Amino acid sequence: AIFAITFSLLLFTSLSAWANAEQAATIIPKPVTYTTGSSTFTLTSSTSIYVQGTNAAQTDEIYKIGQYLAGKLSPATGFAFNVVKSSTPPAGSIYLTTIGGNAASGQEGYTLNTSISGVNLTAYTPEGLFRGIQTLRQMLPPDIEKSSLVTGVPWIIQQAAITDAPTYPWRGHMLDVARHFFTVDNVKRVIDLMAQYKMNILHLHLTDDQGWRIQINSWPDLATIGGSTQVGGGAGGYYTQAQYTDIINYAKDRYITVVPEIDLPGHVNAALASYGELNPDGQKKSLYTGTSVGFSTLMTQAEITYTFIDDVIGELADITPGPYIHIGGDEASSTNQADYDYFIGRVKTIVANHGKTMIGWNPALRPDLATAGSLLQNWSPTVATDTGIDYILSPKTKAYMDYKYDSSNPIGQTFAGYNPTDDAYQWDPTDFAPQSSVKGIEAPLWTETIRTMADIEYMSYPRIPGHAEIGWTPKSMRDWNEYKYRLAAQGPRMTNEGIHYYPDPVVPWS
Ligand code: TNX
Repeated sequence: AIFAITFSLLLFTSLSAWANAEQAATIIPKPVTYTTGSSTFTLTSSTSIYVQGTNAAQTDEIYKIGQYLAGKLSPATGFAFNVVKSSTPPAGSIYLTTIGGNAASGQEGYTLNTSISGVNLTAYTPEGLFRGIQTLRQMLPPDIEKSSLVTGVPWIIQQAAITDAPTYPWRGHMLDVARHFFTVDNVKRVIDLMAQYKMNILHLHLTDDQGWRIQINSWPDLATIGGSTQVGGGAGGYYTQAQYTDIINYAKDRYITVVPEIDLPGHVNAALASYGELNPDGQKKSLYTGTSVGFSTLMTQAEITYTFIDDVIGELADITPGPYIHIGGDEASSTNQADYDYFIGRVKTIVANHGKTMIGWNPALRPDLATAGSLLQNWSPTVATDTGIDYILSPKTKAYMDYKYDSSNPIGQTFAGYNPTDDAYQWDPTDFAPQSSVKGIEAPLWTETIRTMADIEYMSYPRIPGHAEIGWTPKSMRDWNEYKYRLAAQGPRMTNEGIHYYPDPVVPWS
């Protein structure tokens, strides 16, 4: 009997070690260098998280990251994971530190070493530690992502040595909260889900014809009238400035920068419906709940328009710690070219006066309309030239999360065909712009047909992990035929997180 028990224990241990070696090889985004060893580290009820920065303020910041990690590991394991400020972790600890972090690994790089003696995560910045924690999560069995206690699972981490850093500093996701409104809790969940794939920008499309979603104290009717409906005629909604700040802080704790967009000079019916003085005839427009684009415009030759924009951008800048304000600029087909150019020139000055860097969709930022540092978000799938402006690439045929994967999907759009998970993965920003002008990539989720959190998850997953990998992992290391198995391995993780993902048949789910 003793022999049988020993034998089955041995078998069990080696099987789970094998399972973990497999698991380790499924990390998304794929780490830049990654080697495994034969030992393992097992989380137990006595595992603690040690944290140490290079000064007291940094140690406090890393302490919060340690608590975040404990919050991720505790529910399924049932272990407490005490977080301890100290630079002398005993064997068997998880250690998060910037001591010894190398500037060359950059703002988001990290090194992660795991072995029988513990976990050592080192980075140059706390942000790098946060990114590294996302890797560590994926080295544990998928059950770690369950929100309640799981018993009988050995919480094993395979010995590994990883050095990692992103290719691009901008790995974004956009949520359109204007066509349909989404609650603060919905947005927080979007943030949590994208954070695990190391994405770092959340672009909020706050205004459009169908809704104005941010409270502006000097123009209160924008939110109360302009925010009162949405596509299909539902109740809509808006964020108070306090709620917006809550979202920003939640994102900041996950090292994600929020980029707010006020779409101008088109896509403004909600504003025109809130204030008569923004219209040529002084009359408020009717609220709009359809899905057409290109029919509304601000009065580009009226000073009231610039007073309005200065007030809106000013208040938004005051409550936005990030450096960017997105001014839209897309599909302004009711604004003639000369008026459009004049308008963008005025808005560029307003944004600069409020200390922010301007981002615009094409065609807003031609070289003559841009300022130093401003970014052009390019939705067009035609290849851009080097104009001296940096690009955020969102080619609609690849990056748009609102396009259906295939004809079976009950929601989504089909303007430029389908965007199945393999196509959404198989591209590189340098296919669309010269390497030297690529700032990064961004996956927009427009929500004309998206009404619920489950809808958001269905369109974004499983495409978002691939998008995150395109932004993080060098092009030379990416291949769909290898990636698809790593993505399949995310299935149980996504299920455990309650993500309502589309089981796209192009992925070999097992
Ligand atoms: C284009 S391209 C839009 C949005 C729509 C989207 C639908 C661009 C910047 N704007 O107004 O929601 O297509 O896919």
